[in-house]
Amino acid sequence: MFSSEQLQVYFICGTQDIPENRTIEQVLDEALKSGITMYQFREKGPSSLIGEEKKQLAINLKRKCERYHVPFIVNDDIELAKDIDADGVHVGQDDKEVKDFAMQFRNKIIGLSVGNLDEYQQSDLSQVDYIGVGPMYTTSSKDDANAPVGPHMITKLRDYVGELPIVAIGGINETNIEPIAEACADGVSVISAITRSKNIDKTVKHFRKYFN
Ligand code: TZP
Ligand code: MG
Repeated sequence: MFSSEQLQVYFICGTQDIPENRTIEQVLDEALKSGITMYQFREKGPSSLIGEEKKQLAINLKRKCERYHVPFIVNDDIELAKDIDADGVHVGQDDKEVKDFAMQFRNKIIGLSVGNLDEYQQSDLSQVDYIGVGPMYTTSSKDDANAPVGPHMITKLRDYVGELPIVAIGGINETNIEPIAEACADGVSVISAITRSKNIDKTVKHFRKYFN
């Protein structure tokens, strides 16, 4: 069962996000041990794994998450999510429409990216468990990222979505998280703040403090 508290420190990564001296398994192990509350497998870009290799990695990472009772979410790849019985999927505005796969994800978590009011108005949120709002700040982890919308977008969208959980995304780090917590996001989702952290335990615990 999904609860908004699972969004508090929502770690996202794929092999393309991991620095050269580390592996994705090491980074996820450390992040789980440190207290991340949700994980999204986002394998994307020219160097990313595909096919059977991607699937085997997903199975391996899902197993790690299970040990910590942390939901394992798949980005975009509905077929993979079904195939490995992931805890949920996250899609963007340009991906498959939620209404086209929601039936196959009953009792699973469905997340949708909503960057601004226009996107909100074009989105059917009836089957969505949470929305990802951003980019909050400039990010170098997503090639086609839109211009930053800032924490104010959380406040703005909150008026429209009511109680629907909101997780902020994009360029969030230890020094700029405060306005996001103040805007009453339910949590933060981050890639580089964790994959590139010199001390993942410290970073995760720092983030968690804002949502307790
Ligand atoms: N969607 C909007 S911004 C972003 C995604 C996947 C990248 C977030 O990465 P980082 O390193 O936390 O800015
Ligand atoms: Mg997508």
